[in-house]
Amino acid sequence: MLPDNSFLIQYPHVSRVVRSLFLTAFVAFGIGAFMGVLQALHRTGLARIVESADYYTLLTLHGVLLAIVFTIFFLAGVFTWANTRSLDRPPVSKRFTWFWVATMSVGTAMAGVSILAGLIPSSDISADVLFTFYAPLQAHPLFYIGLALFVIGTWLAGIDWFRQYLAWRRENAGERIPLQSFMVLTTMIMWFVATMGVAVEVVVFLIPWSLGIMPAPNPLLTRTLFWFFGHPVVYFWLMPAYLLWYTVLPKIAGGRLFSDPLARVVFVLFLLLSTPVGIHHQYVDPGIAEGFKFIAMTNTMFLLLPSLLTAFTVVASIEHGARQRGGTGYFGWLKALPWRDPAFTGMALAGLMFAAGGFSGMVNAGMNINYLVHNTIWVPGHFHLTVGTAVALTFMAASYWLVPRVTGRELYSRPIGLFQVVLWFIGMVFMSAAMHRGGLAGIPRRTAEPQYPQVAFETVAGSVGSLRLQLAFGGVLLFVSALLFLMNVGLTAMNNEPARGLDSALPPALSGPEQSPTVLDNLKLWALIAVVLVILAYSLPLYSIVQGAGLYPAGHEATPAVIAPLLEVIA
Ligand code: HAS
Ligand code: CU
Repeated sequence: MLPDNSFLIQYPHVSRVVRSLFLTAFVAFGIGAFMGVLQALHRTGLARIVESADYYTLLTLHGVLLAIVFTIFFLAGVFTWANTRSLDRPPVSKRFTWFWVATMSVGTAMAGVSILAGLIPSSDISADVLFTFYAPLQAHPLFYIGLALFVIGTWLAGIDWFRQYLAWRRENAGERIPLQSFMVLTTMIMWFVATMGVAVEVVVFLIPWSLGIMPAPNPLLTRTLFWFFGHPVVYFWLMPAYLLWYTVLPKIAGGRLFSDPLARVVFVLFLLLSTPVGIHHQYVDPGIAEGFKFIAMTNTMFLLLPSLLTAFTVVASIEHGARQRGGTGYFGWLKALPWRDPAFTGMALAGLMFAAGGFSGMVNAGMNINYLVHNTIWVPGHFHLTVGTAVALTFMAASYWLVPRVTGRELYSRPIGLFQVVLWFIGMVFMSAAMHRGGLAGIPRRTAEPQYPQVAFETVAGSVGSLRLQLAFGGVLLFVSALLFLMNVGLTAMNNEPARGLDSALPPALSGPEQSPTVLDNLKLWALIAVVLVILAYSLPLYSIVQGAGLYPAGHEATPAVIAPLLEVIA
């Protein structure tokens, strides 16, 4: 029997929503992971199952399914769970909730089908534009329309969570926003601001262009609009992991969150600073003045602060847990942690790897050092530590804790779970270290054929051949780990054994919200400042890009006959 205060008994319908979001996330994860191992083996020349010509189709599928579908569907599940749990009330309308789940799912299916169609020679549908979709690469309209629907679905989800909060607020005037809900809401405001860039890119430029009714847009403009969104999206992936580190990890470690106010400050800082930094992906783009790049670099360095605060707070909370469990000494407390619990070990290893990923991020962010690593395989090395481990491994580990809570079934196997998270960590050590080192030797990213017989890449230590082997070996371990994860959650969902001990309460923070000024909860104020910062950071660069080459640089000659007279009139 499940206890009365378990999430599943209190919110059976919300649990169903969360299960369906997780299911989509896990299917995307499985297919995406398979694409990943194919690429690792192909690039390194160890096994070439597909034609090199199809490499970009697989790479696009890998990026879109893992970085966009897996992450954001899982986020939607975690946020639905967290908002409901912390406000202690379900979303206001079941129909509305299913409507956004359906919108996101239909959009995903459209984008997925358009990418896969690229593998069928007789079809004229394809979308080999990678997960960073901007001109001049062009996809079929189905891809862009699917993406647009997907993003609209996430907006509706955000509206749903805000409505749930407002309903709570009407009955709880003057109270502090519960912490998990605060995290959900600030993240969603950040997302609303960030997605303005991609909405303009896709709706105003890419859809009309792919439909053939408008000429090719200015590539630099679409790149800049993309990165306006493309940087903050990485924090959109990270924030559900942070939510889990701040609120669930301390509980699993046997302790309490060190400081609730500090957690709030961190989420506010991400809301303010996530977007005005996107140009750090464009340090080598000609056509953007150095001064704008310098501003983006400065903002990026400020943006390290919330993650450094997180490292401090989360480790302090874990240490508190260890000491509650009897741990002592400067480092001896580490031994008292629940290392046999895959949920704990997975999240702790994810955090540990994020320390390394954050370091390679700092290297990327330096304008001058970026020239050394940009467009090399160093960059995939960086993001397999961040999104590929800090986020993905946290999601897997958290699933071992959350899936029993929304299914009522006992986790199928803790030992397999433990082995799986450790295997992911080891696989990633091999793969990402080889990627970082290969990048320093100049090996390019995003190519099926990185050999270049006329170029000898020079490594600082070890040979290029050994790096290739390490990369492929790590990739295979990751794939095995992904399969074990899917098997374990699949068998959990089918497990006849009811889950044990599922109270849904989270312990209060050592330093509670009453110790911080109420202005921290003023979401309107932070939203306003975030918008002002984005305007300051982007208005001049966008203006100068449009000034430079116009919206449609090829001019009206390239315009389809139907639209040319219209453009003449506008001009
Ligand atoms: Fe990044 C490129 C800079 C973080 C993802 N990044 C990428 C791309 C992706 C990505 C996908 O400035 C490639 C896009 C493409 O395809 O072209 N990144 C940064 C910086 C940070 C950063 C400064 N990135 C992320 C995160 C990502 C992500 C997070 C995904 C989730 N990145 C860049 C730059 C580029 C870039 C340039 C462009 C490169 C180029 O040239 O193309 C920072 O936010 C990092 C801050 C992190 C820290 C670490 C804090 C440590 C913590 C660990 C706590 C420990 C625990 C363990 C909990 C300062 C919080 C406790 C355990 C116990 C046992 C006690
Ligand atoms: Cu970035």
